[in-house]
Amino acid sequence: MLTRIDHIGIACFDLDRTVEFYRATYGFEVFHSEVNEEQGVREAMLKINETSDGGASYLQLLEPTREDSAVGKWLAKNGEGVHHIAFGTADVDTDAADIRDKGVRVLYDEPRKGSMGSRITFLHPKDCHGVLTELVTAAPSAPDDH
Ligand code: V0V
Ligand code: CO
Repeated sequence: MLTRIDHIGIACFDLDRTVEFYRATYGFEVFHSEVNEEQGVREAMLKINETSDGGASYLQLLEPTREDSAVGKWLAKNGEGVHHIAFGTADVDTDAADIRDKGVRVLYDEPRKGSMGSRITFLHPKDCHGVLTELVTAAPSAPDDH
């Protein structure tokens, strides 16, 4: 079951300058940043709010690490802006399988590595009224996090 907005992915040309805009304008700070080579992105997660299921909602700022990546191609065509939305679920495998059964193209056979140790997959934007849609299961928190 999809229970929350996990994040909104925003493509940008210059991650550091975009992070500074969100900090100076709204006061949002970087909660986490990493490079995901498989996805071809350098990213910063800005936590917006905690949620009732123990997860959180973020903005995910994305700078491509190579031109032929998904974000690099999208930026070249569209310029900066909202690239995808991501719904949070406790069980991305089951939700992806259920959605695939409804005839929506799920891009990966198995969820792949996402931000902060999460497991992610994507739904094709052409099957989702033009919105690239991601499904995310957050990494289980370490026992001493509670
Ligand atoms: C492409 N299209 C989009 C789109 N990207 N429409 C809406 N939103 C987007 N973000 C449209 C594009 O305008 C074309 O429409 C059509 O889809 C085919 O696009 P293309 O430019 O030819 O590109 P493709 O087909 O090579 O790749 C598109 C897909 C690709 C969606 C398959 O971007 C992909 O695999 N995305 C999933 C991975 C990803 O986005 N990773 C970056 C975020 P017309 O012109 O034919 O009408 S990584 C992330 O979020 C992480 C790590 C995380 O959350 O933890
Ligand atoms: Co994402």
